[in-house]
Amino acid sequence: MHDSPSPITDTDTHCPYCALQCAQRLGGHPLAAEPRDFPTNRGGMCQKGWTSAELLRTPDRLVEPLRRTPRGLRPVSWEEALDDIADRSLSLAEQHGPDALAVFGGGGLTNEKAYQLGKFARLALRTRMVDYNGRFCMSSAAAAANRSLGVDRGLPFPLTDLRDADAVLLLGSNLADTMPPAVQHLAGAREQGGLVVVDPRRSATARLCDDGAGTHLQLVPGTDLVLLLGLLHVVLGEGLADTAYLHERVDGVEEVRRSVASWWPERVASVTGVPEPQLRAVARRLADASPHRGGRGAFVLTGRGAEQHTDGTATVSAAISLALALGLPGAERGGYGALTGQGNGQGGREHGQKADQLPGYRSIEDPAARAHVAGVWGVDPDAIPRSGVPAVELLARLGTADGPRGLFVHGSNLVVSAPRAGAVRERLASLDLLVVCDVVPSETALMADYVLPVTQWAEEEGTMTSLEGRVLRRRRAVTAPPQVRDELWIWAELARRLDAPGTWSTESREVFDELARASAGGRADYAGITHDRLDTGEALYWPCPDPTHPGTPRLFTERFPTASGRATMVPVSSDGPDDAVREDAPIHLVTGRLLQHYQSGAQTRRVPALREAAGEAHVEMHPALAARLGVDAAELVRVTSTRGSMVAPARLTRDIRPDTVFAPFHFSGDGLVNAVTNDATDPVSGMPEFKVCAVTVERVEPGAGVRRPTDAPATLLEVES
Ligand SMILES: Nc1nc2c(c(=O)[nH]1)N[C@H]1C(S)=C(S)[C@@H](COP(=O)(O)OP(=O)(O)OC[C@H]3O[C@@H](n4cnc5c(=O)[nH]c(N)nc54)[C@H](O)[C@@H]3O)O[C@H]1N2
Ligand SMILES: Nc1nc2c(c(=O)[nH]1)N[C@H]1C(S)=C(S)[C@@H](COP(=O)(O)OP(=O)(O)OC[C@H]3O[C@@H](n4cnc5c(=O)[nH]c(N)nc54)[C@H](O)[C@@H]3O)O[C@H]1N2
Ligand code: SF4
Ligand SMILES: [Mo]
Repeated sequence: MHDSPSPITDTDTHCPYCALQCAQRLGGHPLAAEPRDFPTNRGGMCQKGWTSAELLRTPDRLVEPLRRTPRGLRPVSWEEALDDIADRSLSLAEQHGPDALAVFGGGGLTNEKAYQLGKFARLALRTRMVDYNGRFCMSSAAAAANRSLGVDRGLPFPLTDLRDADAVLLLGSNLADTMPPAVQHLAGAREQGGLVVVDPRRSATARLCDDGAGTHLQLVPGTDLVLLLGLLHVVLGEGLADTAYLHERVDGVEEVRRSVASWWPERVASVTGVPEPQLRAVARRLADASPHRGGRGAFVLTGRGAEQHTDGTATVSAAISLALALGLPGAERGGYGALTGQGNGQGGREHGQKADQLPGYRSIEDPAARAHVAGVWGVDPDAIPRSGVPAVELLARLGTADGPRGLFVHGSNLVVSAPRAGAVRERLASLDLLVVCDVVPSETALMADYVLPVTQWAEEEGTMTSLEGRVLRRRRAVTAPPQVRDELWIWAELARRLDAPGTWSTESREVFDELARASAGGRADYAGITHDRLDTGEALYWPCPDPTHPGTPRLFTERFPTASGRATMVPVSSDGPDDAVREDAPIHLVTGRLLQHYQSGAQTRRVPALREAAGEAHVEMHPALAARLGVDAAELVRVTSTRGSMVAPARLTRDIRPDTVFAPFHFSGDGLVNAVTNDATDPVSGMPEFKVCAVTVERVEPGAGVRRPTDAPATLLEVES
């Protein structure tokens, strides 16, 4: 137990969790969070934001470094921990080469930390083996946007642009639960009856379509791509496209026209379950809302429901093609956007913790990019390793004959959140050295050889880049417990011990200035941004190439940032899910989120109000399916795939398709749904297929010796006893 934090003074900052980055003020006794007005949240916060100050009072907060001993994890001094970690790292690299060390980062880290982590991997560990949890999150949307639009900024327009649009197509996003304050920006479309939600569940977001506010397309899981090919078929076939825009600004139109020719609506209906008249009506509504037909604007937005598939990049490519066909990207009111998820999911994918990337969204294989960044780092370009492998492959290689033998984890709770979690746990257990930096003893931290306690959100200075590509200040409101350290300090200390070249500032402001220089001229250009500018003015949208530049709220108004200045429609086709339903596994399992919990639950399962509201895993199923399986409400069911199984109580609801069950991924123990999910990945992006796999579901006989899933967070006591 550590002392309750005392606030330095009332502090304006942003929420610790998702990419909406609601503005909040921290203050009072006991310290509490209040919403502030900001365009994205306009004075709103969700329950997680309201209760966020509880994170600072978590009883099992990590407050000193821990080392694994035969009796479990035991306190150790920083000096001893860092010396031993450095020694063991050097000897692993000596024995097996530098790629014997690997790094796994997170999209919750500040820009400064994401940048420094990429640099630490390349210059201090000298490894190619670095990737991060954004691979699980934004990689398909990023890959598709880069190849079609020339840049990946999740929303290339302010979120408030949605407000007056006549139509918004939401594919696989449940933002009413995942970003509740954002719902207000859908008001215009709902007034016009123009909200279209695509989800196999009648989610909280799908219910926003009730009473004439819009249309819910309750498709078969994993068929978004076919649905989009069908919408494109109708738009191009019925003459609803913006032909002038396509002529002036887009390549690849004829290839896509040919590729969708065979996706006539009846065929689409047979695959997706979305009736032909509904498909045509949605295509027409989107077209009528588009500026070229006199509408007040239309947006096509994707969430993880459409993206976390082995065809996720193809699906987003089709969504972008639909938006392009309607003349939306760069239009005054309209566009395509991906709803970025993690607090710094956007900035976290720009500054070099991705296997193939250098700061400023530069490619690590591009000689000019290597030369530029090497110049900023003060090293020879040859000192920068080449690109590594994406997250799922990285995890699969851990501890194998020529895979990494040491892993540093910064900001991810892999054993809960990675697909096929049973195999991930085995890989982590086979390592020679596992170092986990965290604020709490997460399930992953409990497996580590060293657990290093780091500062969290309200204890640190830095910047976050929101889902709009807007750079925001995170500010220190309280001092951390005395033995807790900022990761910038940890990397500086290890870099010195590892004899790394370059400078290793521990001041967030200075690291930001270096990041800004490293990003200069890159796709995500922060060169004109400083902490001071953010402190005195408005949060700035990138690109912002010089100190007098006002930032760029809207991209693509004149041209696309491609060599030709034009966008490209990429033809794509559908193979369906990797692990598709079949006779011996006839039910689709889909996964996702609950309002009250964040990600692996490492943080929110420790907040009493959130635990009370949603304390354990459950399996959503239709009463018709439950009746077929002989399952009553609240009875335990086992969900099994070829990879593993989970057990949780059934929750009966008519809001889900009868051929599908849903489970949240926030829980561990028997309720760990990632024991069941598939680690097959998208060939372009490396995104795993979290959203759909084939399962059997059975009732667990009472007294079968199954441990009822508990809400209790993993504690240190568990390992020590
Ligand atoms: N409460 C809460 N909010 C969060 C987070 C959190 O953990 N909890 N995490 C943040 C992060 S990192 C992210 S990435 C975002 C994610 O935000 P969302 O993408 O909104 O969240 P999910 O619940 O993962 O998925 C959305 C929906 O996809 C549906 N779905 C499942 N399979 C399919 C399919 O095949 N097709 C379609 N069209 N839909 C499908 C699910 O039923 C679900 O309702 O949320 C952010 N905000
Ligand atoms: N089945 C299924 N699985 C999924 C998904 C799904 O939809 N379905 N979604 C995927 C997606 S989109 C995502 S983003 C991932 C997220 O899953 P994870 O990568 O596991 O993300 P978090 O649970 O947020 O883990 C962050 C960890 O970092 C700690 N932390 C917080 N701040 C800091 C910091 O500043 N430094 C350090 N070192 N640690 C910090 C937290 O305490 C926590 O333990 O899950 C993926 N897994
Ligand atoms: S919507 Fe996201 S940023 Fe806003 S309060 Fe909730 S978790 Fe925090
Ligand atoms: Mo995410």
